Amino acid sequence: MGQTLTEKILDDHLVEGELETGEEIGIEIDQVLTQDTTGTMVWLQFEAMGLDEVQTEIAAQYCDHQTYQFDFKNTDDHRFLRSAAGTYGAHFSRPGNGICHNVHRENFAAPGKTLLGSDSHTPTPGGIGELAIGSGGIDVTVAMGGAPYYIEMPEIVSVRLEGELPEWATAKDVILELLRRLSVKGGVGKILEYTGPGVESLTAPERMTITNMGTELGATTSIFPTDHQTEDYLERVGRGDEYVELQPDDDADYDDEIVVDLSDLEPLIAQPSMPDKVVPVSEVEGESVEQVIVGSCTNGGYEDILPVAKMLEGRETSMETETIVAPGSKQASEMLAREGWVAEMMAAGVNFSEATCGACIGIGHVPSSDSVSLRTFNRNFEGRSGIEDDNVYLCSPEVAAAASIKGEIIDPRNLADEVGDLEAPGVELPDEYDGSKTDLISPDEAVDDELIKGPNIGDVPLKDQLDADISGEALLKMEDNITTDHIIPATQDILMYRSNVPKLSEFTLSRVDDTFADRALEADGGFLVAGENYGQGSSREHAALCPMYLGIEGVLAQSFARIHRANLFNFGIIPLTIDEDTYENIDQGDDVEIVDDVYDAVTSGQEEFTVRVGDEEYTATLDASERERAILAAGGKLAWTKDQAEGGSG
Ligand code: MIC
Ligand code: SF4
Repeated sequence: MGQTLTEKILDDHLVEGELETGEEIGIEIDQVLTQDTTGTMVWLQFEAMGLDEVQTEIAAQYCDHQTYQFDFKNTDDHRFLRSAAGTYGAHFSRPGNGICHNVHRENFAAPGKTLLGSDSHTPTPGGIGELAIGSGGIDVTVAMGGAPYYIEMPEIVSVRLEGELPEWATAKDVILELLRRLSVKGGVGKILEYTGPGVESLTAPERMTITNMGTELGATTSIFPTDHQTEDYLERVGRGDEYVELQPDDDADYDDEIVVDLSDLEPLIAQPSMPDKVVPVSEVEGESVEQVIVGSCTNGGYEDILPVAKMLEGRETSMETETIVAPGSKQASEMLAREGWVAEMMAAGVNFSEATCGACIGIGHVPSSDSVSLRTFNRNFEGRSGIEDDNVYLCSPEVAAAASIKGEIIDPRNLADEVGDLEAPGVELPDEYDGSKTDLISPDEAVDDELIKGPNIGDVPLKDQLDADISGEALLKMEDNITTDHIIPATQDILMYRSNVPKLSEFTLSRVDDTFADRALEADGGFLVAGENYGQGSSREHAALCPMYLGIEGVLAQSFARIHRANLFNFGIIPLTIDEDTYENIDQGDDVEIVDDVYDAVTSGQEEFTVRVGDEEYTATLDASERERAILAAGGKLAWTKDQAEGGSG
């Protein structure tokens, strides 16, 4: 039987296990990336584990999420990160140089390599055949120290592309179509491998828009085969010699197949406040738009902004609509500036912004109350823009530019009919990606060789070994699809405490119940209860670390998102799966007790646990590998790794 492309790369990197769906495998990691809001913990944990040098081929520390320095806290973080990169041997990308995924794809991403990153959109370079996976920070720490990364072998699904995109339909519409069909949990436990004759027509940047947003499906990662488009892109970024041809075998066996005929696609839009609430743009036409933002790691490339510039050339943005363009990398800004496009956009009314995540996580450009903001981003979770009652729509740059001209949501095909001389801009790559590299400091050029910890840099909290008896109150009962933005919101006032866990913990689940942190501390233990897909969204391990700090010992949910589930193990919180009936029968405030000796049950491999809720008993399941059980029993990955190093059995 032939192999899929994913299997080929995994096989090449396999250090433990077999490529059987559901089996735990250990893979070697070639490259790691981290960013400022997850990176401080990565390095503090690196230090706490007693590691002294990066072991992967490439390690890159980006400063992209919180680059506006409101006070010393962010600057403390940035300086600490630069010092850690210098001390341990990572590349350092300075604040303002761009979003990690954009800068990584321009400089380091390569076909056939494995990449692990402490950011959920790490799969972006899957578009050029890199097997790239997002994880919690501590998994990156451990991989950077040279250890394998362990995951449960996902199902491999072929997404077969046929036909070619018609005018005005874009790569963004391909992934929005998949979200429409599969929902935000449709990719959990899966790797999406793109196949079929339609692949060839998509340029590498278009493929990377698709793989980037595969994260919103919950997929472990997404990957494209490599071909002349990949080679062409690598040549243009000046790394043509890194091209390798990677294709699945003709008789590769996939677990499932989804067919998308590109020629059937039309401009689509995700409505507030979930990326899978997708409809054709024409269905929501006429809605007035106060703000348009083009940018983010999904659509912030040179090739994404150029169409907007072309559509706006010689026109003016609507008086009612504020239009912001924030490129994904400084290189993209520099190139667009040299070619005159920045001036062209500014003349049309665009507010040109720094290359940063910024507005995507509620830092700057917060929409006004009760207004519509249309963005080319990948997520529109409630409140993420910085205000609670936001109405954020997600769409392609072309749809965003159309709204900016019209002042309301409009299918660009209809706008073209209305204005007469508007042509579909199509996709155009620059001859050469030739921005300056002054903001990327290689380990050889490092300016620091010891850690610099200002007052904003705290310690890494540790948890004791797992208890035998776990009981407490069901402190909060939540619904399906709770995001990590609900658990630990981003936004500027909160994000600056990512290196200060006691302070950050005060905001835990505040978006669901603003008394939660106080109640949890007072209760000194207890459970969270949730529906399906608990913890979807970001990789932020703070969403497990802060509940751990507040004393939460278990989460009872109908299902978990992949990265968050791993983070719960990594911070010693037991994730138990319950069925719908059990979920219905637990009320917030109920007394919950795990009847089994939890430590013994976890370490002996027991799968079914008895959970007593008031007078009733229910069954909950722990579906975990031996390694995950050992990590949980030790009180989390830091304690477990230290035990291992000291020769303990864990
Ligand atoms: C996000 O898009 O939610 C983030 C902010 O990039 C996160 C990382 C973080 O919380 O720092 C992610 O996607 O992992
Ligand atoms: Fe940054 Fe937004 Fe991309 Fe996350 S999704 S990496 S916040 S641009």
